[in-house]
Amino acid sequence: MNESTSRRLFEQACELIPGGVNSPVRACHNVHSLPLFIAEAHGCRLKDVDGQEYIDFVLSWGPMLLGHDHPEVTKAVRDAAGRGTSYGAPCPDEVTLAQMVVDAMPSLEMVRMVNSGTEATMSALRLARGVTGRDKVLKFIGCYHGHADPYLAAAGSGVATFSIPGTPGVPAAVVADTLLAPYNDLAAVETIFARHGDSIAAVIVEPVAANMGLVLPKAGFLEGLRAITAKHGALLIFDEVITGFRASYGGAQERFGITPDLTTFGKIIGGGLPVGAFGGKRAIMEHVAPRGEVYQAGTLSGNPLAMAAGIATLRQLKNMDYAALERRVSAFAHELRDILAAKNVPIQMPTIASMFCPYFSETPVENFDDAQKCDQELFTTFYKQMRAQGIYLAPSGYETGMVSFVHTDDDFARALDAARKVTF
Ligand code: KE4
Repeated sequence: MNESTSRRLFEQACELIPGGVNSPVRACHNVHSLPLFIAEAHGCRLKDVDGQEYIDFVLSWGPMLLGHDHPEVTKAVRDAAGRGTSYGAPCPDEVTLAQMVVDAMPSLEMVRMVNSGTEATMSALRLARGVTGRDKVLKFIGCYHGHADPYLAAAGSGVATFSIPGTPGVPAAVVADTLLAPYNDLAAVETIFARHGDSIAAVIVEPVAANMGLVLPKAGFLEGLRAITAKHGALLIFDEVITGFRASYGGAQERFGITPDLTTFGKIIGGGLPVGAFGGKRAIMEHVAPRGEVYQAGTLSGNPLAMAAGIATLRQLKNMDYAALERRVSAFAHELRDILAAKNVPIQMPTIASMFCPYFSETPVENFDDAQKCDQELFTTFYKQMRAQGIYLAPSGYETGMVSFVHTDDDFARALDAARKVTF
């Protein structure tokens, strides 16, 4: 693979941008590889600046469930751009997208648009603290909720990838109110609530943990969180930045039949443009300024281009057959697992909806401790040899594989053929 233009650009970028990237996990440190600079993307294909094509199983870390450059989305953005790019005033599409999100998500009566998943989770926590008058938040080790200070304790995704113990710049006083429990460990949650119950504003959870690889909730885990938080007057926040509109059109909350108090969104609802959102019941959301006292704001929140992209995306997704996609992804993931197992490497391959994750481990992964025990060297070998054959996987064992509605059986076959050729 010729990577010369990416290499030149990366050298330039490293002089101008910390680590040469605008988000750490893109640096491919964890897999000791050069980040590829992408020139364009269409369908499930990426083309890098050296003209090489890849089948994309990252999909911009989740947003591109319809694939890249979907004609309806691209047209909507082009048309919106011709009407101006930002008004700093309400526009009709903000109402349209808000209605679509509220209609899709069983727990929502109101929603506020922001510009990223981080803003969504940061704002949801402030709201929970404002509504309850409590300060503490319980999160799960290995879950990632963006880079707002309160969440940078034992976080997943890039924080785990770089094994950053905490993060310099986050005052101890801030994370002192962040309580930690292992994912899937209800007993630990019970113990924490027994001690801190009346000072916990919220529990925030990825209903499917996709930032320590892909860890599925054990039976009863989410139901238990719902019961414990209700019992103690804490709010349950579902961070659906990844699972929203991916686990099903109604997110994980519809799939698992759990009603959180607040939900955060990102990625898919912007169709690839910068959009995040947080929403919940009216009685909670009406505490948000200017209706209520909990302040939250954003110059570009509800941006007309981003709203147009989100509307066009959800309009397509609403009619898609999620169950059919899940069956295809499940078949692909299990065949990939069997191919790797035949090479006598320890392999687990959890999959749900349109996500899958190769863990090089003898035993299933149920929490971050398990994820950390996986063989990262085998993952790196797998990543490098798949990329050399035109298969673009997430460059970290703490991320998860994403499939779109436009991946074809031929794309799956090519990825499986590439896996057959990998040598460990
Ligand atoms: P953003 O601020 O990156 O839009 O969203 C933060 C966030 C919040 N909650 C969940 C469950 C998330 O997965 C994320 C962001 N996901 C990572 C990838 N796993 C973003 C990739 C990156 O950091 O570059």
